[in-house]
Amino acid sequence: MNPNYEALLKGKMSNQSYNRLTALKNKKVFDFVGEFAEHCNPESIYVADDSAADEQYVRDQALAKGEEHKLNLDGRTIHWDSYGDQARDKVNTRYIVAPENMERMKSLNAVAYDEGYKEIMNIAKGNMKGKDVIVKFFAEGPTDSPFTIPCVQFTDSWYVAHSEAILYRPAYSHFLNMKDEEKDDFFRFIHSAGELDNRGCTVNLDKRRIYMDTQNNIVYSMNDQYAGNSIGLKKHSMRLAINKAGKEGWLCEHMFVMAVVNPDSKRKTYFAGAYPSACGKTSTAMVPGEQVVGDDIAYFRNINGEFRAVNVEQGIFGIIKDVNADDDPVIFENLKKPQELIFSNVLEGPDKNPYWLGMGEETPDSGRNHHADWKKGDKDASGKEVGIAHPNSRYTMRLDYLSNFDKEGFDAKEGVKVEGLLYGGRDSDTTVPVEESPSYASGILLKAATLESETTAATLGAEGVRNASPMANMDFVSYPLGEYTENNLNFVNGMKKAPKVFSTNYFMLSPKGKFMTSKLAKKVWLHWAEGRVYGEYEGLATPTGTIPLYPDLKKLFKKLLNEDFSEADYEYLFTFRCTKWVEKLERTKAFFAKMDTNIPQHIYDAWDKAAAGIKAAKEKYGDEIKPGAFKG
Ligand code: SPV
Ligand code: MN
Repeated sequence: MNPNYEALLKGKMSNQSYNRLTALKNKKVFDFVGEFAEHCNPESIYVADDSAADEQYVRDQALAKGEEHKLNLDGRTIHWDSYGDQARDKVNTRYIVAPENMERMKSLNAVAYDEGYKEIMNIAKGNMKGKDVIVKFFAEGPTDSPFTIPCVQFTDSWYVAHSEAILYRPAYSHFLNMKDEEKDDFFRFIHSAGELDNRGCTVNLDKRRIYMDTQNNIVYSMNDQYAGNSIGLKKHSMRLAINKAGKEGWLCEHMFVMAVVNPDSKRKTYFAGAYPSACGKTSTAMVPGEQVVGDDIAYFRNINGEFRAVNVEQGIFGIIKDVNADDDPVIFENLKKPQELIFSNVLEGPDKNPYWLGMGEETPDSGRNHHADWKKGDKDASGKEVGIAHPNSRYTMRLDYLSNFDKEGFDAKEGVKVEGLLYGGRDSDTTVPVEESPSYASGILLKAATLESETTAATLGAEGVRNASPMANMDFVSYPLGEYTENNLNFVNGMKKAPKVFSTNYFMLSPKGKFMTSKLAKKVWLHWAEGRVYGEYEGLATPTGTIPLYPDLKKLFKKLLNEDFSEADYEYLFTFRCTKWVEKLERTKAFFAKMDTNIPQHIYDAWDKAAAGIKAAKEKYGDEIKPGAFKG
């Protein structure tokens, strides 16, 4: 322990906090806290343990400091981020990298280490003046497990600490029990919301910076509160973990983990799924009748030759827009209960109830929201009308509130065995609703790497633009895309069995521009995939994989949803569209080449081979191939 920090820390801490810190006998933790106590100069520092009393203290402080406000049911609070801090700041989120790594990191928003470090430390200097800081310990994944990544968060935001207490497993005890040889290996997060206004919102957004150092596993986040910018354990940790996984040969993916439950045998089969935003990720993880382990971030490891997964988190930081009694009944019902929930960037009505977009209820014409005191028709400084809530407004909730929570899978120290991976994009005219890859490698290259999300009328800008989103993970991939793809491919080497890989697409439009199945059709695609894991359905081989037979889907629609599924719809939805597919492969190649000049040649070769196969099929059957053609 650096003795220079002793007097400083004793001056800013109670005896209890100081004793908790030193009880860890961890030089790296002590020096981290000491360094930022000195540099950021907070008024006081509280070191929290895992006790219920400390959890309550954090909740109370978030209210006392004005970062959260009580709503009308016990436990529910509301928090607002600054009007300009409503989503992740991609421009100011950067990697600070050693000079020798600058070239390979150049497409990933990298800045030279010395320059970036100097800038962030300048911003951090004295940034916590007059504020009370909390130091809190958490784990990514279960504690005492092969997956565990211990983390320490130093923050002056009690909303951030509170959110983390809901979202992550506590780990003060884990730090206390670390063996000497483990004491160096954990992630560190330093965060400051900086100066706050009278609504408890960050003022100095021009000095918002999120700088990540994957060499030393530390992230600096300054002058922000939106959870995707501020919470160390969420997307910052994810970027560090992706990098660490790349070096160590495991995977950290932007994926849900869920169990499909067979209605007859009750067998539980685990799937993990990656979907770019607005492509149905949460609604797939929450399909009624199935069970959820996690909705956002998964770690995968090879454990005794098996592909196993844990949910990194224990809560959900979910988009609240369109959560209503019909579309999301389980979550909706929970948001209405008197229990610990943080609503962010929604409207607090005069009745102290929270209101949001698409909630399916009448909403008031005035209240307080992410803009300020609000009434219908109010405009912001740029003249844009302010809605009742921000489209990216959120709820923060523990997973164990949910009736479909798979506690057994969630608690498994060795994770759950994953039998299937799902990659779900959004396109109106190319890919079929569900298709199984002929192999794991083909799944990674043709299903995961080619994922795209198409813009809709609901997003700004032109409609129908396809954004590449390999593995739905591009915002967080923290080393070159080619190496990351290789790591995905190699991960299954030496395993007894690789999971099956499926693509899904819920967004194919009819010639009249309409969706052709109900929102719950995804349940049918999931159960078809589940059956395939056990070899229960026959399929038809297309140039990119295996699609279902009509009679199987007809039965599944009837049995699971009591819906009729016509053969004409089947034929349209499962038509193989050759030119569209070749164009998709060309876009994927161009995107990979843009992101990384060192993509291994065998990856391009695999795409070229697939394109050649598609062109051969086109020669034989024509450009749009109905499923029946694949029968022979
Ligand atoms: C996402 O955008 O993928 C989220 C929310 O899960 S955020 O915390 O902003 O990353
Ligand atoms: Mn996410």
